[in-house]
Amino acid sequence: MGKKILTIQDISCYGQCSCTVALPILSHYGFETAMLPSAVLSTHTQFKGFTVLDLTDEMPKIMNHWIELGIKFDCIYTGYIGDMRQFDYIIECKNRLLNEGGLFIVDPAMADNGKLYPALNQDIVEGMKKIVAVADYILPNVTEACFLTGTPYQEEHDSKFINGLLSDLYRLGAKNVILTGVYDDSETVGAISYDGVSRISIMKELQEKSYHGTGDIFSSVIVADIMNGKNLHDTLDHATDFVIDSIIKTMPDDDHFYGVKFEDVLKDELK
Ligand code: PXL
Repeated sequence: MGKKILTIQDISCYGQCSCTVALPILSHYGFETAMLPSAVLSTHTQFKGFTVLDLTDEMPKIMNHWIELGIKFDCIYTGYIGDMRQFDYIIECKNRLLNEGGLFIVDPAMADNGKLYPALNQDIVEGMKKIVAVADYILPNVTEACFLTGTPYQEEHDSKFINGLLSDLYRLGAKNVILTGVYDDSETVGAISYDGVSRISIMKELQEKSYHGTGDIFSSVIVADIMNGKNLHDTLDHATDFVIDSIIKTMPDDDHFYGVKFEDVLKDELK
């Protein structure tokens, strides 16, 4: 039977991130999708003047209706969360809406380049720690890993820094850590997984430009591949290539600054 994935994150109406990338990517790889939106924004928060409608009060109503209907999911995948009160609802969703043996996957999408996203504060970091503690997989970038573990951010990703982050993240409680946006040297970037015993590292050629929303794309591909039973090495390899290919498709178009053309990569995968 087909698997169902619920994603809990915002709807940024324009800008190619969160639900507008997660849903099409998950559908492409064969999953039935559902969403529990945490907020509706006019654009993601990297645009000036974005509007926000918080949906915290709607979340328990939606969840309770699903409980009444007996709806369950094979995976719950969380992303950007704009309000502290939502973390307890998310844990309730995990406890009540996830099938036996289902996976709870947390992308603590809250920061990049050493800084929290504009609309967020330390309360969100504390809330993220609560859901990270009960996750099967967490998918932080290096900045998010620093916020979660209380490690000072550094641009230089030497092995002591990265190994320290991996062990400290693992100690927060998740069964598997996938750390993204790790720079091996000035020419390679990639992801490293750690399950408390072994590490898998996938490094690829660094591209000249970086774009918003690539973390959401990476996480969506990871969720799809894990749920499709792909092994972790091949999953990391595929998700890393997918993001790089999306960047390569976008770079020639100078007007496309706000996200990446992941649709072109999906189209290529159908050939
Ligand atoms: O891509 C992460 C993300 C998701 N949702 C919103 C954001 C961001 C990053 O800035 O602003 C609303």
